[in-house]
Amino acid sequence: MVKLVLVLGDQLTDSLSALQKADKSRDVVVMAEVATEAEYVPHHPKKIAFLFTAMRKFAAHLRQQGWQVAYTPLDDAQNAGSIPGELLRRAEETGARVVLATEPGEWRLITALQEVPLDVTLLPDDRFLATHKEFEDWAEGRKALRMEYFYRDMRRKTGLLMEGDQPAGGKWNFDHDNRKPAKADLLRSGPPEVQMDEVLSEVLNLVAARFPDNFGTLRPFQFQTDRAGALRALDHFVTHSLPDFGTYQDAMVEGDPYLYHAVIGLYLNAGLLTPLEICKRVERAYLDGKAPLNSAEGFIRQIIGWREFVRGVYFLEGPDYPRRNVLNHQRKLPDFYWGAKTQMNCIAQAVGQTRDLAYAHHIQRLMVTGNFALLAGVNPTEVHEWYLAVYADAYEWVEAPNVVGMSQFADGGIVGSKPYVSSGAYIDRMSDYCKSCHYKVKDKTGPRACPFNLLYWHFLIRHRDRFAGNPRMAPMYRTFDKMDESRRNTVLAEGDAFLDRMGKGALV
Ligand code: FAD
Ligand code: DLZ
Ligand code: SF4
Repeated sequence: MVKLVLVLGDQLTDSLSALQKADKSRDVVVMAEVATEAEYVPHHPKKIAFLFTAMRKFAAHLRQQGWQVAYTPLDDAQNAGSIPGELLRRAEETGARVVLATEPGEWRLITALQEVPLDVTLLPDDRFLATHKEFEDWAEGRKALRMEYFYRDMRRKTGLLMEGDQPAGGKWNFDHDNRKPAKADLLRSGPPEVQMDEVLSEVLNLVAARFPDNFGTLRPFQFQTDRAGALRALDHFVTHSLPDFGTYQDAMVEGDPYLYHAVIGLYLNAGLLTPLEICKRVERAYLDGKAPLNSAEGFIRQIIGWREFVRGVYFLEGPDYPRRNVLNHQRKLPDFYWGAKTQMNCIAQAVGQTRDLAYAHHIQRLMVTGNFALLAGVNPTEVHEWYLAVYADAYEWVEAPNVVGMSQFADGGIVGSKPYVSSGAYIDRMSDYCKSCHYKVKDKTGPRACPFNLLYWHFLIRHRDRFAGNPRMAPMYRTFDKMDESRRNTVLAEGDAFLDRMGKGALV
């Protein structure tokens, strides 16, 4: 009896469990561009264009491999508008009653598939290194979940950068060497060029017509859209940027959005690359003497450590995780996250780049846009929905723990042991943004005081009860308490006034 084999937009991998369990000579692969997926948040047009083009090319690739693929483009008159709807339509067409699917990366879609009135089997997504059970067993009985310990287990499990049972270089983590600011340099390579082709061009026209009002610039389009292109991007990164990745991974430079970052998260999350092949390629560069250990280790940690860890947290914590708000932050996300003018140069740079490229690197996401939202007390659900919409690599399983957990501390400390907050001094140290800013990063109070300086204290004092007892935060409270009283009052009053102006939509 024929079965349907569901392949979602972020499941574009030959070794996908649903494909492995199916019979090429009998079963029908179902792929669909649908309104529900394209509209659950207002995705960046580049994200939609990347995914639809990659889906169309993967469908063509599957057909070449001998699969029968029922593919529904967004503008197909028969399009049922949702994944369950498309499954039911294809079931009627083919007479199939059984669906093989690889577990989606989002609770919303898992529930929707479980409710489809067909016999749906959800198979584990074995493109990840750790199964749900392995993560649950690891988490069981621990007082706190810390990525560093989980990461060591993943190193042991994969054998990556291991010398026997010891870590290469005698240490698990070389982050100590990795906190350097960078200077502008016109010779930095960035990702490789993209070839325009008929499929991409057709999808760009479709996206321009269907999503004209979504935040984000569609053209020029700069992402690869198939596995060959993703492999080229990986190779390009390893050759040109990996050697300096570690040293400069926290740096920010105006006009240089990529620095030494890989820009492969979107390919990896869509399934065009797999985590182990990426890490093996990076390990090989280290073993061949083409990349230093601090870079190779730092990079591999992001993938087998952070990426696997946040996925574990998302599935361990359950469907309510993205809506948590332990700090009870209720402020509306300011319009300058959607491109309205702001005088804060760091925000203008990070948001402008996000609008143009659907990309910002980790420290821009964490210490500029994330830091500001947390300091200002923005509702974390709004922050979550913004991040899920604007980045080409954003899917809830990876985005929510990074945003709700790591960046907004809205999960109460599951992902991070303390909130990632900083005053303007951190941004000044790691970037050149402050040089051309309207505000003065050295000013702690007064009309030009950097808003990060004002809000830093404002945040700490608002949440004194929760954080003053945290040994890593107690020194900050001692510093505040040592200021003279009138200065303390001025800082807090100016913070209030800033938030008030921002809330009224004034230019800040
Ligand atoms: P590089 O800096 O070159 O890193 C290499 C790879 O490591 C990335 O491609 C990614 O696969 C992995 N990685 C690095 N850090 C993380 C992390 N914290 N969690 C998971 N994987 C990681 N990553 C996403 O894939 N999707 C998201 O929606 C996402 N949202 C984020 C939101 C916030 C607030 C923060 C602080 C981080 C977020 N990240 C997210 C993690 C990280 O910022 C991106 O993976 C990275 O910027 C992607 O760019 P790159 O490929 O150039 O990465
Ligand atoms: C993100 C996305 C978008 C924009 N569109 C589609 C789509 O039309 N069809 C599809 O199968 N998948 C799409 N996706 C990816 C899904 O939203 C993703 O599979 C879930 O969020 C689970 O990670
Ligand atoms: Fe950002 Fe403050 Fe620096 Fe301006 S001065 S760029 S607001 S950190």
